[in-house]
Amino acid sequence: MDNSLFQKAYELIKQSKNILLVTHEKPDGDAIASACAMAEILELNKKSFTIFCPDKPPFQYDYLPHLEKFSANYNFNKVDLIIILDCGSLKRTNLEKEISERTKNQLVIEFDHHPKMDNYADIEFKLSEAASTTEILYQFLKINKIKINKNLANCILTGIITDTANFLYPSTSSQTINISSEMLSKGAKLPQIMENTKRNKSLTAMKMWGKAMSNLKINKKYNFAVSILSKEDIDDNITEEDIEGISGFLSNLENVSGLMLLREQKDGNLKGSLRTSNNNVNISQLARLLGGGGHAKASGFTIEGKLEKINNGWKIE
Ligand SMILES: [Mn+2]
Repeated sequence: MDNSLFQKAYELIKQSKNILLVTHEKPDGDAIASACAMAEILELNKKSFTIFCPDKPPFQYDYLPHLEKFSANYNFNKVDLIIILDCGSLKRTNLEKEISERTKNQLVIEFDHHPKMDNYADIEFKLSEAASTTEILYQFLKINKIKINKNLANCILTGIITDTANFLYPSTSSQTINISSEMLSKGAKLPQIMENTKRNKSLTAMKMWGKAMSNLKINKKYNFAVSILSKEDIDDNITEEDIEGISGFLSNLENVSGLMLLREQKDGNLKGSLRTSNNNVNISQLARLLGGGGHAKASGFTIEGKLEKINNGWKIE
């Protein structure tokens, strides 16, 4: 990516007066940490800003700075710059209408590591090879020569740790490890991050993990693992991150080419998470066949239907 674009984005930030940071609903570690890192940059530049997110960050991220800036309220008319972090698509910003109908004085900068879905930003940093959105923000800091303080180091490392499941996922590159090491030397607290992001499973989440594991079956013909979670298995307090965590964990099963975790949703749809640890498999091809998309190692889809238990498995109705 062109260094001058990072510089241009920083210039724009410095010139703006009222900035809206946006991250996705039910925010995960990377979504929260990338918003907090950008908040720290704005604070260092004495900018006025709000972090727009429909949901409050879960309590375990309390060690991150600027969480009090998260709000479901904002005055869009006053905003002159919108910075979107980790959203994947315009839809996930929950500001589809506002952003599409924005005035030409309201510019949008996007930082994201999901595959490109749409084209709405004025300046876009969309790097699907980055392990986390905070990894892209690290480049932003470096190119703009912003000194990485303890707050920034904690945010950058939190995004990396949570989005790679402790460096477990294949998205972990040598750059990811190098950045993480540098963040430690800049004061990031690895034990605290681990403690807060990993040892956080509630009893309901643990029981759901148990359901997903006992429902696990292997299709011998395709050497493919499948598990399901019915509507009843998924408690209201379960987060998207809890479920993603299960599919990541189950994909460590030995000798399978991939894994699909299907779960029933309240809206009558079935959501599928696809994972593979096999370097020769591009699981996003299967996701695309089913109308979804994503990364080569982790992707997903949504289809209409519900699950019905039959003799030796389940059927989609
Ligand atoms: Mn992310």
